Parts: sequence; C-alpha cells; structure tokens
Amino acid sequence: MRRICGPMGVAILLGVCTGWARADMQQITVAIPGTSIPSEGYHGLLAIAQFAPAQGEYLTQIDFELAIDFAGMMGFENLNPSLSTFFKLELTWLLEVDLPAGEEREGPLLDMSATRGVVGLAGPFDGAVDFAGPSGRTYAVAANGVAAFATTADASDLAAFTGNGVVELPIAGWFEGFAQAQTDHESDFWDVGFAGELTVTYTYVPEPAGLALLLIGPLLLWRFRR
Ligand SMILES: [Ca+2]
Repeated sequence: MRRICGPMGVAILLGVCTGWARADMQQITVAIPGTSIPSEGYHGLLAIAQFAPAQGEYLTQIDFELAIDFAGMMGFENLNPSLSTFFKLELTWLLEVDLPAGEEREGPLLDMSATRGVVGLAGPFDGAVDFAGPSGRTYAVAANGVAAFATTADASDLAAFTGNGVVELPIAGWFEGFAQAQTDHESDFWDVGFAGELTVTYTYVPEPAGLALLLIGPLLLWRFRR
C-alpha cells in the first residue's frame, strides 16, 4: 500500500476521473426464429449469454432492444345461404419479454403490440368453408419492424446478468382475432406468428477505473491520517 501513495495516488485519481468516460460495451444478439402463436398463447425462453467480467470489470448498465416482424393469415367465410354481408377482421399481436423468474418488477421488461384490420364484402355461402370463393376471403397481414427498448442499472439485474452462463428470459406471445359480420353467421380462422431478434448491450467499466474506485477512498483516508 505504501508504495502506491504519493505520485501514484494522483495517477489513480486521474484514472478515476477519466475512467468513467472509457466505459466499454459488449453486444449480444439473439435471433428469434419464426414462431407460431397458438390460440392459447405461446410461452418460451430466450437464452442470453451473461457478461463474463475480467478481473476488475463490472457491469454498470444493460440495454435491451427487441425488434419483431409480426405476420399472420386471417380468413372469413359467410355461412348465410341467402344474404351477402359486409364483414370486418382485426388481428392484434401482443408480445412480452420478462426478466428471469424471481426478479421482481412492475410489468414486463419489454412489451409490444400491433393491430391490422380489413373490411370486405362476401356473397351468400358458396357451400365450402374454405375461406375462398364467392363467400370467403383470406388475407395475409404483417407488421414489420416493431421495436421496444428497455434499460436497467438495477443492482439485482446487473448481478443476474453477470457470470459465465446464460440468463433465460421468458418470452410470451398471444393474439386477439376479432371478426364481425352483418349476418352474424360466419366462420373465421387465424394463423399468427412472429420472428425477430433481441439485442442485449452490456456497458461495463474496465480496469483500472473499477479497482481505483475501490482503492481511492481508503487510500486517501490512510494518507491524511499519517
Ligand atoms: Ca367458400
């Protein structure tokens, strides 16, 4: 301890002053492959590699960016044999990513939604529930590039993402399909999914700033007490 006082004390102090500006970043992108959402909802896990600190490094902040392309097919068939009808179809996608189980937080870490709708006219029932023909329609709908962002510097979050393993983030998706027709006698179908990626950015403080912060307090105390 004695040898690093004097000029070195000043050097460490300067290191602290400039160290914070030298925060480094590490970015991890996890691809989310095409996933269908059943009517009861989808539940999965996203495995994120933890930040593995070298000696003296520690996390100061984590940024999350979720980028999703939603896709779906929706169909309508008028089952009334004698009446044509105007109809409306509306699809809403919803997606959430949470912190690992056990982490307490109000609401999800990331959440997003998108809605697409169509209106149309269908003739009297053509005898086949195929969402085609004079009484049926099928539509492909999409909402691309939907994004959500989150940042945490919470100590328990930083601890959960530090180590040599992975953090598993629960991901949940569901949808709401809304169909309406004048005849009130219809059939509809929904085929819904999503794909995209989650990018996690670790901001961390490298040596010597990290260690210097721990050293500077006791060092100054020790020096002034002499
Ligand atoms: Ca038909």
